[in-house]
Amino acid sequence: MADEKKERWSRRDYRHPAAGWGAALSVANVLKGEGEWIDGPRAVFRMNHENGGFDCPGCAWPDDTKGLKLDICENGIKHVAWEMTHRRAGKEFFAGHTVTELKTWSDHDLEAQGRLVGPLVYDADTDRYVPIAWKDAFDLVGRHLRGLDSPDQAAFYTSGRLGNEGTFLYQLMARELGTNNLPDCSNMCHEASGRALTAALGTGKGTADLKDWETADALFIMGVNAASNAPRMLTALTEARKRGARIVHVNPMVEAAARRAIVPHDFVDMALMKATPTSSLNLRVRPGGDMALMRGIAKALLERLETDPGAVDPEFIERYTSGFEAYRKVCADTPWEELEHQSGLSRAAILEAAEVYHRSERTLISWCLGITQHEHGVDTVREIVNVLLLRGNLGREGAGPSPVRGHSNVQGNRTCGIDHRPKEEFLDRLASVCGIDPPREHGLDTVGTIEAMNRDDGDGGRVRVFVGMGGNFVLAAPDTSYTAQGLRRCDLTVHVSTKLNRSHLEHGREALILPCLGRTEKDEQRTGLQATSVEDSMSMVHLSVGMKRPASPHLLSEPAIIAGMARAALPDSATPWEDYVGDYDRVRDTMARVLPGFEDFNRRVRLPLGFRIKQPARELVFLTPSGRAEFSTAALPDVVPADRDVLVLQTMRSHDQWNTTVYSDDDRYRGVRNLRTLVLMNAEDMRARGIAEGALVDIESRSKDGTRRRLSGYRALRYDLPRGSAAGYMPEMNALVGIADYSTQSDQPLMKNVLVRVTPAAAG
Ligand SMILES: Nc1nc2c(c(=O)[nH]1)N[C@H]1C(S)=C(S)[C@@H](COP(=O)(O)OP(=O)(O)OC[C@H]3O[C@@H](n4cnc5c(=O)[nH]c(N)nc54)[C@H](O)[C@@H]3O)O[C@H]1N2
Ligand SMILES: Nc1nc2c(c(=O)[nH]1)N[C@H]1C(S)=C(S)[C@@H](COP(=O)(O)OP(=O)(O)OC[C@H]3O[C@@H](n4cnc5c(=O)[nH]c(N)nc54)[C@H](O)[C@@H]3O)O[C@H]1N2
Ligand SMILES: [Mo]
Repeated sequence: MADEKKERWSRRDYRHPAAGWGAALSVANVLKGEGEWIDGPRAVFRMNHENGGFDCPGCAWPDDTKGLKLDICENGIKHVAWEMTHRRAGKEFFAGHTVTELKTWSDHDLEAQGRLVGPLVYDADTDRYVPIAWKDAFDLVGRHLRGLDSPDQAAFYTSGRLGNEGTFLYQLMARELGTNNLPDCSNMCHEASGRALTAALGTGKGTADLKDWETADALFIMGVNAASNAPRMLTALTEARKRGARIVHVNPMVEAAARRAIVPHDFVDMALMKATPTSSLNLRVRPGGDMALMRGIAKALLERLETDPGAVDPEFIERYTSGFEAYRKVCADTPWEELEHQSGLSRAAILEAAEVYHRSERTLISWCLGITQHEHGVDTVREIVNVLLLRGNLGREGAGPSPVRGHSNVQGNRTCGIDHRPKEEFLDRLASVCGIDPPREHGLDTVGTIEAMNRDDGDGGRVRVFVGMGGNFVLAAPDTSYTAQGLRRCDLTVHVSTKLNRSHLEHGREALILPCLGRTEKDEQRTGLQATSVEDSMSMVHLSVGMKRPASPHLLSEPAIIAGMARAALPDSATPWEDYVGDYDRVRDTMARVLPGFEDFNRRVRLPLGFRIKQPARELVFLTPSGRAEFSTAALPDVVPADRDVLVLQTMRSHDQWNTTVYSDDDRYRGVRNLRTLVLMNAEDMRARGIAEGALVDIESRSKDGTRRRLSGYRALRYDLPRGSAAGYMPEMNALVGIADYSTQSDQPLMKNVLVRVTPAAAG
């Protein structure tokens, strides 16, 4: 099933507003493609509803608090249609293809087989996945887990889709077994944000909610491609501009959300083709230059303080913060020339941003992966907080830090215990409420797990059993071939999934694929239809209820699969696994006793819009050692490669993909059709290397540990990017990210900071 591409690639500038009719058309095509003309639209009208309905699995943007508008987006619809497809990958399919053959298929073709319908086990004799009974599958997992020399030889990965109840049971199983090896997608996503916010504010999450987005009068949008990855932010941005707020986009690229948009549910604007500008200022920083920009803004304000006492908020600083004088000195000591060089922006541009900030009464700063997937991601987020603290933009309406989370429940996963570095208080409560003796040593994160899978037996600590609760580990993680090798060295790999993906093919000596219900599907248990809860980017927890008939009668819910594995691995467990699965209210009863902020969980989660987990920092309560918000004084890092031949490559998403799921090879807002093997470059950088538009190039990365990795067959395309930077797509480009290339501050892989050389393709 080779991927035959008859259509040629093409490239042209995108001149239309973001969202609008282009999005509407794209949705229609997706629904048609999945055979979802009838069910698709109906499902969409049940999504994100105030009462009932399921939570859109597309992203973690909160639902509209007014509950009046149908707040949906093109990419959310694509995501839902992807899950609801009528296609099935049944046992005939697996009987017809060896794993070796499937490995030659494209990722798109693997997922295009549709939903998995029953549990499968790898049969080495025939090199095929064959059906297995659920009980036998659980027994196999139990046998392997019980046979380990130490529970730390197992790792339990979570992709951020898992609902809160499943999350709680999953971490309970791991900790009852005796390990904190809970790597998750957050290790690649917002680990830096969590660590920085915890250190600065004592609360590891953003403090702003949707109301704040609706009342801010300046919004800084940093390192996010909102039109593609958080499209519902477009609503907030158009409304902000309509009420006169200023919007500053900070990004090496001018992304679609930084131009103009038509919000698809705004029927009048749609009909009149009336686009709203969504930017007041675009600052095209150099990759990793955000910290210098933030420090420049602070420096500008502090310089103004000499003549204008209103430049900062002295009362706020005095009452709530610690470390201001030291920070003031650091800013004074950092010369403007250095700030300009490191940010890639002129002093005038930095001053313009400072002016927007100065004039605003209520400022909100939002960011995503362009900030976090860097060496100094933690320092940059702390610098963002420094800037907010200067003018008291915290703990009041319209202000505060607001990281854009990724997966729809990635934030809930952390809240409910997926953390390889759990807090002592959490473990204490888990121990007393659940009657287990959880391990106290920190566990492995994503990078640590990959390294441990590749360790030799003699070294001890080799990970031999890998369980993936959703996700597509081999493609999502850095250093693809090394990660694949690690998975292949496992004694057992287990993937709980909805569709076939590459991680199933890079399997351990024994391997299971355990198919589960999706979020759109009815989850019937002993006591009837169940709902699971999720937490959005802004800490709102609400229920999600599936309403579609399951893709197959043989699917189990994620909580049921977890309980099945737990029972088999922990035969003497006193945990009431069956009761939990029979009625998710029972899980919530336990969670209410373990998790702060979840008191009276079962009642509050049934309120029309759910409930918001209290953010102490929002109430100006700082759970830091000083009891105050802490300014940080990190030295400005040098983000400019010494060698001019080296480009800083960022690996990002196209408009038409969801992480490792690629819907098509188009990237509408960037004007690309039918091409993913591309590298976007500045025209001058191309000229300097003798590379013509569309020419084939080789890309070679150099890792921190000196090893090199190479991709060939890519095409260079001219793009409006700062000199010295380049961009291409994840997950393909993870082949260039070395295992050693992670931040020492956050342990996050440096997916926006891959140092590469791009050369014309070697002849022949
Ligand atoms: N449709 C769709 N929605 C999604 C996803 C998806 O794949 N598809 N993924 C979800 C997930 S898990 C996540 S984490 C989020 C990801 O959402 P994004 O963070 O938007 O993801 P990326 O596509 O990696 O885009 C990174 C952005 O950061 C910019 N950038 C790169 N380097 C720098 C830098 O040094 N400084 C600044 N200021 N900007 C920089 C890039 O130009 C790009 O605009 O989206 C979530 N939502
Ligand atoms: N180079 C590079 N790499 C990156 C990034 C980057 O920017 N650059 N971004 C990183 C980020 S932010 C993230 S979050 C990770 C994403 O990493 P993952 O979360 O591991 O990857 P996904 O592509 O989201 O996972 C898709 C798979 O999830 C399964 N799935 C879908 N729905 C469900 C469900 O309801 N239940 C279960 N059990 N399974 C389901 C399907 O089988 C599907 O194949 O990738 C990271 N990797
Ligand atoms: Mo993410």
